[in-house]
Amino acid sequence: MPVVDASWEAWLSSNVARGCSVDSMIDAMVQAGFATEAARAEVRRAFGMNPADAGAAPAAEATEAALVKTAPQTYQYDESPVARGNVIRAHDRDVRVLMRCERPQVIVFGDVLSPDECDEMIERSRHRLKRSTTVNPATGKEDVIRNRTSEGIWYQRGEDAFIEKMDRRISSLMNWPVENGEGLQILHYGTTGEYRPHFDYFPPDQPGSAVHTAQGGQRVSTLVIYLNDVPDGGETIFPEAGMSVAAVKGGAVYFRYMNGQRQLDPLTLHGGAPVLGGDKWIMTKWMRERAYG
Ligand code: PD2
Ligand code: ZN
Repeated sequence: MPVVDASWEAWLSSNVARGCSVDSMIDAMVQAGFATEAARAEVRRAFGMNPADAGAAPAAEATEAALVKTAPQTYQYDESPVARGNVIRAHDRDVRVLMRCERPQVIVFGDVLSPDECDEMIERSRHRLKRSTTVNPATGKEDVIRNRTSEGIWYQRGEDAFIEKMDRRISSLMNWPVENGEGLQILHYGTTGEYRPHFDYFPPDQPGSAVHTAQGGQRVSTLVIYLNDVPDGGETIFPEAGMSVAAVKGGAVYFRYMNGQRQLDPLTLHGGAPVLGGDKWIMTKWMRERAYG
């Protein structure tokens, strides 16, 4: 769990001075990994209130997004497990590195899958799609909700020889054990389909998260592979980092949000921008702390 060091002290006083609300600051600290009670006490102290009192909060002025933007210096960026170099040998294939970002840790790859492999993944998935769900943070159950307009299917890890080859290549590229991976998910978005900004990790303060972390622990990193060229829109966006990645067939975006100290990086807030022309197919791998499934 993070501690209130000099950078957090600066963050607390600058957000008090900017007129932020108590609740939005507590939320931002909890999202950065503080326990709710500890965050509440620190924020109340910063406002000159008795940390133990449950008094009324000053009015909300700033959004949570604005707060999170100023908080990430407390996440310690340790070394990514992904190999160095401009070309990475991933099990059976050479994968090109197109871009690396250190804060947040994002890597864009080219040619993770061949065009034929992309087509095969789409064809075997096309007839098995179901409307996608999102984890309800309160209950941990999967709900169909409006911020995710796509359809998808899951493949069991190593389900057949083709899927096993994909699992092994991806695990080698992410340099994380194949056993720690969730099964591959295929998603299809039609025109206007989108996935609004979210975190792929399970927020530790939300009661529904425990259901998902009971097996395998927290998610640590994601690889989103694009299975087709999207003619217009459909980028993967990182609004806190001001970055977007275009959907190019066979390419992929990797991002890592849990470090060796088990901190979670709020800069990895990300989404799938609305598809403005054509459709969009992706394949996603989420890696866990420990063996999964
Ligand atoms: O479709 C995407 O680009 C996208 C963006 C963010 C997918 C996901 N997240 C996801 O499946 O978690
Ligand atoms: Zn996501």
